[in-house]
Amino acid sequence: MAILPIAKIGNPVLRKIANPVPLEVINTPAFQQFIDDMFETMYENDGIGLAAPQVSRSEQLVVMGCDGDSGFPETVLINPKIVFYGPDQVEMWEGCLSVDGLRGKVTRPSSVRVQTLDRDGKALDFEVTGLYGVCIQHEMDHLLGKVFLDRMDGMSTLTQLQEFESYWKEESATVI
Ligand code: GNR
Ligand code: NI
Repeated sequence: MAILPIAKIGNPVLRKIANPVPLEVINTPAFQQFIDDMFETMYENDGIGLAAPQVSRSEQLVVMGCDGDSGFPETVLINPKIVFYGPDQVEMWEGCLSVDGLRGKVTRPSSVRVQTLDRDGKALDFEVTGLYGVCIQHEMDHLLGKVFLDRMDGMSTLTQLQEFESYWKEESATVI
C-alpha cells in the first residue's frame, strides 16, 4: 500500500484528457495495487472521490466512497461514460483535493446514468442521484481535464475554507 502525492491546480496533468485503460491491464496485480493505493490516498486526504489524473496518472480510473447519511458505497469506475442526464438540476458546494482550501457552488444535473467497468472489468450500468451523482460528475470531469472551478456559473461563491466554516456550512446541503 502507498499514499500517492496529489497533483494540484496548475499541474498540466489535471488538464489532459485521460487515456482509456486497456482491458487486459485491469486484472494485473500492478493495476489492482494501484486501485488500492488510490483508495488509501483518498481516505488519507479525507476525500470522497479521487480520479487517477489527481495522482499524476492520465488514465480513466476513479475511486469513490463516503460514509454517513448522504454517503454512498465504495465504487471503482474504469472507462466510465455518462449515457443520460436527468432533467433536474441540483446546486451543491464542492471542494477538490487538487484545489486546496477552496469551496464553490456548482449546479449540475441531479441524476445521471453511468456505464462503466468495475475493478474486475465487469460492465455495470446504473443511475445515481444526490451526493453520489454529483461526486461521479466531479470525478468524471477530472478525466476530461476539468475541475469544479470550470463548472461554476461565476466566481461569486468562491469561498476560503475558514470562511465557509463560519458563514456557509449550515446552509450547505452536503458534508465535504
Ligand atoms: O472530497 C471531495 N469532496 C467533494 C465534495 C463535493 C463535491 C465533490 C467532491 S469530490 C472531492 C475529492 C476530489 O477532489 N475528487 O476529485
Ligand atoms: Ni476533485
